[in-house]
Amino acid sequence: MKMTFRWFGEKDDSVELWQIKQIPGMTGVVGALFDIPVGEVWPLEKINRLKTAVNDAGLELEVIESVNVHEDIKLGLPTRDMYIENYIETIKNLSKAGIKVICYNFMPVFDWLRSDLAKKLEDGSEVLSYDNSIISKVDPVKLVEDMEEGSQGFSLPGWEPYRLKELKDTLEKYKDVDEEKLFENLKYFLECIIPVCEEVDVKMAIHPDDPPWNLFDLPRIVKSKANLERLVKLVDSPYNGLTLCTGSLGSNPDNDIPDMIRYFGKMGRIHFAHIRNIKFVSERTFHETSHLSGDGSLDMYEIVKAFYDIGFKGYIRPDHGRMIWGERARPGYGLYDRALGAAYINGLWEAIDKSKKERKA
Ligand code: DNO
Repeated sequence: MKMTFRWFGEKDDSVELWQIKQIPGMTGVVGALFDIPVGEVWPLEKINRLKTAVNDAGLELEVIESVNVHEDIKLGLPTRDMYIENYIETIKNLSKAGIKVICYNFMPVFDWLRSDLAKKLEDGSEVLSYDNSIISKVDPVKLVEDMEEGSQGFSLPGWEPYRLKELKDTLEKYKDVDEEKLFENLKYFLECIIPVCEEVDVKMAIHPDDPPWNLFDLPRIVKSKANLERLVKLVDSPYNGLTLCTGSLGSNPDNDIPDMIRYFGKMGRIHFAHIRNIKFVSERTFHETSHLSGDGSLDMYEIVKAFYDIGFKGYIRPDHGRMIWGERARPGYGLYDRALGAAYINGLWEAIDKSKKERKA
């Protein structure tokens, strides 16, 4: 595996590249061009500029998170063909810059969703949390406002204001889109882009729905083993793969994460992994924690072991961290707790590796 770290660019991240470089075992950055509106082509010069900045810091740029999918593609509107053409141009440009994996999602309207961006834990650290009793009552427009307010002045990934400003209209358009229709629209999209990915050697890695259930009557389809299986078969190519996000899928206790890693890993369909822990509070209510198994409900040893056992050669990144030690950063994306997460994952990996080798000797 290759250990990586998400970075939001020089202008919009409290973390700097040299700091990322100092995290033990860090090989690369997961980046994106955040200033290109969804649906537009990413210019090669801009991608190369980002790549040069990352390379100059002694890090690789081989994973992009995300190239967001225009809502018209998810809705299956006639205008989708134009946006798919643009997406294809972006894939080609990313390939020219040496990108190997694109993480994306197919969640209608909202990307990840939480009810609180700074829930205080007993030790004074702050985490993202999701409380179903709040979400089930809140008006989505109000929720978007609250998210913006709680973001500490940083833009939130997947919550780009230009995308959400037509929220009411967009929600209305989804009235006719159910899970079946969304699957159809995803198939259409994949059938157009995967042949290009094969040609230019860029792997697509869909991010699961976070949380993995339907919201505000909007369908969500990337949420269970059965649905992931259906998804990888929509276009049966290794280029149609997954970002295995332990915290997103793991928010539903019915999802057995180590089993999913082994299953889709053996199929060669996991290209990227987001590793983090969460703590179940009650049904559909959870909060994030440190990466440590003992702090949350997911067994990180079993998760890392599953990746080790499948011989995972893809990219891993520590996912959301707590806000600790007085850091002021984008919620979930501070330096300190994610660096601790990376060190912990590397520690588990080394211990598993050495104990396997010892047993063999
Ligand atoms: C949140 C992230 C997501 C993810 C997208 C991928 O912190 O995990 O925003 O980047 O869903 O498209």
